[in-house]
This record gives sequence, C-alpha cells and structure tokens, in this order.
Amino acid sequence: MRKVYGVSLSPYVRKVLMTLNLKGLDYEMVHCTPMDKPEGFEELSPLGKIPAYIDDAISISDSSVICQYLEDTHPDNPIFPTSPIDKAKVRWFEEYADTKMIEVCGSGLFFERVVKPAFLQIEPDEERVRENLEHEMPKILSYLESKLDGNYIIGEQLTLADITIGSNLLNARYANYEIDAQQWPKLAAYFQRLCETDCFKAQIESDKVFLNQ
Ligand SMILES: N[C@@H](CCC(=O)N[C@@H](CS)C(=O)NCC(=O)O)C(=O)O
Repeated sequence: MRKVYGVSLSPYVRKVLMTLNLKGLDYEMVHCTPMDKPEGFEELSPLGKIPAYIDDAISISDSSVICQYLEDTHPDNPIFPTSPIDKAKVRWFEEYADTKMIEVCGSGLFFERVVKPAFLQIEPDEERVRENLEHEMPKILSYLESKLDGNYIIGEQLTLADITIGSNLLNARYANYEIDAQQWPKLAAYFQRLCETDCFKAQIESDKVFLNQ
C-alpha cells in the first residue's frame, strides 16, 4: 500500500496528494509534521523533511522526486506535457513555487498567521507579515500575471506547475490573503479556475479538517 508521510497543509505534501488523486491512486496518509515526526523518520527522509513516500517498490522523499516517480509509473492523467520545451517550462514554475512562493505564501504568511497562533500558541511576527504582504507577494503575483495567457500557466492542460502554484496560493488564502482581481485580473481568474477543478475541490475539502472549518 502506498503511504504518504506529512500533513496536507504543507504545500509540498499537498502537491503529492493532488498528484495521487489526479491519477486515481489509493494511498494511506501517515500524519506527521516537521515538529512531530515518527521514530526512524530520517530513514524515509534523510533531510528530515515532509513529504516522504513509500510503496511496495520504493521509499523516497522530496515532493518533486515523488511526483516525477508517480508520473513515470502511472502515465495516465499526466501532470507533464509531452514537448521538451513545455516540460522544461512546467519544471521551472514548479521550482519557482517550491523556492520563492513557499517562502512568502508558506513561511511568510501561513506559518505566521496560522501555524504560530493555532498550533504553536505563539504570536505572529507582524513585521514579517507586513513585509511579505507589501513587498514580496506583489512581486510574485505580478510575475505570474505576466506569464499567464491561457487557462493554465502552460498551455491548456492542468500540470504539476498549476498544482504547485495553486497549492501555495491556497496557503496564502488560508492565511486570509486574497488576490486583488483589479490589480492581477488574469491571476485571480486563473486561481478561481484552479479551485473549481475536481482535483483542487477535493483537496480544499480535506484541508478543512486541519483548519477546523
Ligand atoms: N524540497 C522538499 C522540501 C520539503 C520541505 O521543506 N518541507 C517542510 C514542510 S513544508 C519541512 O519538512 N520542513 C522541516 C525542516 O526543514 O526541517 C520537497 O519538495 O519535498
């Protein structure tokens, strides 16, 4: 049986869960957080990070590695396009979201506004939140807005790039941040479209359990 270690409120873990769901693959969730990992977790994830993944054939960590493995072993309902150029573009946006968006939507907003008060019982760093809202978030949104010219970030197919970008935008939303549709109209419409896909709708429903909504 496939097992995913982590918690869906992490955009990295959510990427893997959405890929599994998109491909119609069953899995069991082993709930753990960076602060509360099971004994021996480092054997599954040598860097100590979530997500980790196991099945009958392999034990791996890192969301990009896991998603690529799922794509290679289950090519139906692909999360990558076929052309090398589009594939490279998808990988770039995945990297951008995994590196830059997580810093702002994840650590800068979600961690401060949700994880600290709700799970760690500590006050958010308001200065850090303000800096992210006023400076960092607008840079990200303007960059994405400038790259959008279709229904999805690359072409007309939902790919891992959309899953990863959308997963980070969800964390910003969970931290009470909404994209201003006047300033970033294409991006606001794109995020709305993503949230209406079956794959996002199902994930948003299951995230509610952890957000006590
Ligand atoms: N490159 C990794 C990053 C995973 C990651 O940073 N996960 C965070 C949770 S959102 C974590 O486990 N942090 C704990 C730590 O860095 O010790 C991936 O794509 O899976």
